[in-house]
Amino acid sequence: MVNAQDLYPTRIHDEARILDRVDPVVYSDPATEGPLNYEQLDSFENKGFVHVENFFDEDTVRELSQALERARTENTGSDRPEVIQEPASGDVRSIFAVHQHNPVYRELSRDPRLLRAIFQVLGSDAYIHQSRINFKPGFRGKEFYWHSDFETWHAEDGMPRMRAVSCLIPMTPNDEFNGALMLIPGSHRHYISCVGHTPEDNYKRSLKQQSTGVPDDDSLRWLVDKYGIEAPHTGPGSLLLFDCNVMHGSNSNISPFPRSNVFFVYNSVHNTLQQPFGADAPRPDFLAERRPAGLGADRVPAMSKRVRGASRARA
Ligand code: 6CS
Ligand code: FE
Repeated sequence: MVNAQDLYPTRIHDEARILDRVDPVVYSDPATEGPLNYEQLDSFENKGFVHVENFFDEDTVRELSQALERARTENTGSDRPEVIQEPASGDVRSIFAVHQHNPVYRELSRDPRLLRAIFQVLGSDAYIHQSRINFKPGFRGKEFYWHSDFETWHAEDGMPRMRAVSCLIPMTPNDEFNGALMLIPGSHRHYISCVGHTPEDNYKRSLKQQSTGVPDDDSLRWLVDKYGIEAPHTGPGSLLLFDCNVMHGSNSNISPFPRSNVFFVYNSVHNTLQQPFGADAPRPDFLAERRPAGLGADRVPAMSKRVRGASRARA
């Protein structure tokens, strides 16, 4: 299969380039009923992310916390390809494809209110491109250097357009001490075309420490000078949705407190994977779904007329 035109070339040229985003950010009509109100959709459109407090109830939070600890202990020392160890300590750094192998996370990934929020952003039915738990354990949890997820998913998985959203569900507090996610608000409107070529089986190293497909210093400095950095403090019960192309990263965790988050990446059914745009071979299925089936996000009943959160001003 020959790829469609590559609107976002990367890892091809020998100098970095800053390209404009061609794709929309919020695909549905802002008046579309759902858990996200105008202010929250505006935040996503303009910053590339939105932090929603108190999205999940206490019973759900308790169940997720128990599932997290079981997942960590059951996978410590595992040699399953989905389990990534921390480079120095051997602690569990990430577990991928949790929506496929863990019933608690499978059910969570299909939560109707969550799917309705995903529909408000993507404007279509969606499927899970990737899921993972990032544990970022205390004392020795290493950083995730600055990157655009889309740059990797475009180059190594063949994701053609920017029509995917990451849903971060915090399992522990995320704050200035334990490596909270840092995002550059507005960076999703620019695409950093990175230098370098994708090594064979790059994921075997990049999931521990990414070095290919990360922005050069000048491009990163340009983004930060223009937009600054935000690190939303969050915690269990909340939700952070961020655009596939927003520049983000997180520092190492030398505090005693783990910073553990579950991520579901929802891709529009109109944006299914093609051949990699910047690598010789596609990555394994546990990193990138190549047999997508829509979750019915476009058929979840609209929310009641009761507005959640801030009122729907400017009707
Ligand atoms: O390569 C990937 O797909 C993963 N890497 C990072 C640093 N974030 C997105 C995703 O989990
Ligand atoms: Fe990422």
